[in-house]
Amino acid sequence: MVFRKLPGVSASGMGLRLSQKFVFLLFLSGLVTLCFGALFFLPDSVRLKRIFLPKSDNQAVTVGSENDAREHSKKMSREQTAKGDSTTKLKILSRKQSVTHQARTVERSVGNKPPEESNPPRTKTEPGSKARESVTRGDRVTTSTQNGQTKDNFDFEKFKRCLLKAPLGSDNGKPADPQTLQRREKVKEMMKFAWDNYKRYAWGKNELHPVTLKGHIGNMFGGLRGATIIDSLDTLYIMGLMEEYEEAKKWVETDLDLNLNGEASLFEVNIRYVGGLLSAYYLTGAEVFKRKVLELGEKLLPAFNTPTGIPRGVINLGSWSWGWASAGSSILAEFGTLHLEFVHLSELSNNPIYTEKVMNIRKVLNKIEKPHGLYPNFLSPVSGNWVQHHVSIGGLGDSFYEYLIKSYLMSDKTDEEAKRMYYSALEAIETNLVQKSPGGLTYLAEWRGGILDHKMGHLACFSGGMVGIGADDGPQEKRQHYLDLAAEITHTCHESYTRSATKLGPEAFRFDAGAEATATRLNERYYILRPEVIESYLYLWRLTHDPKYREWGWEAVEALERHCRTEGGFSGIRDVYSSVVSHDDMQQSFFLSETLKYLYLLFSDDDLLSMEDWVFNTEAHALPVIRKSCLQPETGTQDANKSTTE
Ligand code: DMJ
Repeated sequence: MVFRKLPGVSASGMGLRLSQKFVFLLFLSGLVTLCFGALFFLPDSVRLKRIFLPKSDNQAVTVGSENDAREHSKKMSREQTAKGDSTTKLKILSRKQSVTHQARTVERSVGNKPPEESNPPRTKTEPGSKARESVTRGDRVTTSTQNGQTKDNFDFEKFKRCLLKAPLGSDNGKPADPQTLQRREKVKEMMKFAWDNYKRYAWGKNELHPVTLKGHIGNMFGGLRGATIIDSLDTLYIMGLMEEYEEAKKWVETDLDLNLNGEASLFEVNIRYVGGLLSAYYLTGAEVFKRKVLELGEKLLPAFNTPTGIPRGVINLGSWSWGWASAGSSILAEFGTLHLEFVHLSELSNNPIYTEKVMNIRKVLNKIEKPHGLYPNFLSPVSGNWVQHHVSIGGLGDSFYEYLIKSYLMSDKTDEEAKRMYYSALEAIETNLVQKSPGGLTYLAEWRGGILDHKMGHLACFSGGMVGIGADDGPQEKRQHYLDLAAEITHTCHESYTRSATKLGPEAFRFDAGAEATATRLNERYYILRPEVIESYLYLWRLTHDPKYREWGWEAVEALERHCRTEGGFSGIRDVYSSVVSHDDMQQSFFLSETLKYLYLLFSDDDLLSMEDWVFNTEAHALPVIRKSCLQPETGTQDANKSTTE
């Protein structure tokens, strides 16, 4: 009976012949091979390779463990986990794994460096104006980008003629007042110290561990290296640290590898690498920066392949076909902080695609309904809907607003849409978020579905400067009001510094339960060399020339020297309220690109990177105002010919 034979589970028990067994096994093994092979063709193949390949073969991967990205993704993770977003949960797991693995990989590679990475360069260049002159002669060349298309014919000489002032001013911004000059020299010395230590202990890595004296790679840049080098280029150049600038440029020429396959934060790569290279190109005319930035720009385009065109936060630098299905929410401050750089990528490449991508982001944002006129921080790149209603002018939202007003200014005040979006957002912010504390301090609260969180992040302190630079183009009757608001916010942020033992400000400060501009939670007491408060001092100084801003900047210099300077560079500190400092052992690259640059400019004359000609991207990289009418050959009449660098 058939039933009597059934209990057997072996093939022989089922009564198969040898040839049948062979065919069956062949079929089975074919199936297994097929499934295994197919895994490598799935869109998310990098993650799978992480599982199957030995660890040493992996690139530095994933975003979200550092600085703002850490802040951003941690919050997003927490919030989306609460919402039960399974995609995000998977991402959190993979981040954790890769961070640990990353640390191990870094340690290994430090001990095992290829010679060009481990040895700082020994270039010798004449310091000062001569060297600077030699690098400002940008040739008109046709750049061949990675996919072989030749694109640009950007006329650098014409661009320089369209500037109203020489980029470095009439005398490199040298202030007449001896005390200010001395202070400026001090900041320059700090930059040199930070750079020399990076060069000595971390050359080619992304950042420096100034206490343990080694390099840090991190997981934000998809395997890209040299973040500190790229972030420092324009700062070194404007400070006249020409030998150091030449070392940095040489590294870009010979060692900046863009052929990578790792997952990177689109936002971080854009503000640091794209912004840094663009700025270096516009200041110096050196073709290598343009070539590199156009090559990198192309690699960022696949991020926009989503149903809405809102880019994902994470991009694989080596893949052109990454599926959008794996995307979680996109963050306002990330997809909203591309405009300045992408418009310049179009300028340089003569390819409108970059501008089209960022204009589409605007289109989506304009179409969608905004609660009380506010822009929530999370948006689905698939549906184009807000994911939740958390609004913040600090982390997660910040630079989106900054880029609206700066897009207007950078367009030579022609981008009316950006202007309209900025001023209506500002109005909503004033109505819903601007608060006055019992002690009379003006601050920007956060908004959670209509409920205010009376907390202001250090990151939100950039808004003093932002409201300031936008004051003059607002409605006539509001101009003075905006300038006052900018000054009040900056005053509050200064208070957050003066109320600490170290005279440095905490990561977040509160205005509840009796607190006034002080951190109330242990995990908000750190300072990681951030620039935002000093950034606002600079803008308010340039707008008002009130000497208090230079004094406040100097207080910050003294505090940085006293508490953050270590033998091997500058380090963040764990608790601004304790005068016995504990260093976090990290010299952030934005300390060199932003904090020290803003301080240097604060103690310089206003014609060094004049605000008439330049806007700073959110990493303080200088991008020029685009004067279309002047740049176009047929209408080029604005031949000021004022550049001293010619
Ligand atoms: C920088 O990387 C940028 O300014 C970014 O927009 C937010 N903050 C960090 C420095 O604090």
